[in-house]
Amino acid sequence: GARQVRVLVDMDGVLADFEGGFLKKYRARFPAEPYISLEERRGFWVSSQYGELRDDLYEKAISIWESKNFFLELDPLPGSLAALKEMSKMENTDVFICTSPIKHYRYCPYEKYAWIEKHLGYEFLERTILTRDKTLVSGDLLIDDKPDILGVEPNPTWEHVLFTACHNKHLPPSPSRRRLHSWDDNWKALLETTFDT
Ligand code: UMP
Repeated sequence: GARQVRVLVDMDGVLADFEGGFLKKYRARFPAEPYISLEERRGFWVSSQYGELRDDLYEKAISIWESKNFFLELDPLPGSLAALKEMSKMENTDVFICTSPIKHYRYCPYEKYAWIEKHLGYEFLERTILTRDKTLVSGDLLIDDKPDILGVEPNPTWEHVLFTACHNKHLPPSPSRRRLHSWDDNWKALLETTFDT
């Protein structure tokens, strides 16, 4: 395409390993409780699946990501940092990180900024959007692992590209939705073909 491609990139499950970080800390804190392996994960909401396993595990799951250092200590997903740095240097691309903080705000918003500064650099904070409603943010592409991204705007400007995660990889393929299977997948082709459809 001729003009700038504006790419919005989600953080949890796309740049940072939320699922792996959760399971590690949940098992360390509740070693006697049942857990759901990443292979068995279904559905975006970790808390809901734990709640289905046993009622009280809903709150136990939530207590993990409400804890200090949870978001800060998440590992980057393979290839994510290199891809984002490369994408941000591309002439025809404007990259923004677009992430929804949890409402328990003691640690999460601060730690998201700190994670981005640590792994991507201070300059990336200029390109960081924290919002609970991504439909209000305008862009050409939104790379996000959440299957349903809804908000007050019924017609968001972006095309949602589903980033594959343990919880969404079993969803039936949809002809109308593109996927990025990992950061080893061809994200450059995704950007190049964004105004063609
Ligand atoms: N989150 C929950 N409950 C869950 C799983 C995730 O509250 O069961 C939080 C973690 C992130 C947010 O802060 O939801 C998801 O943000 P996005 O990936 O949609 O930006």
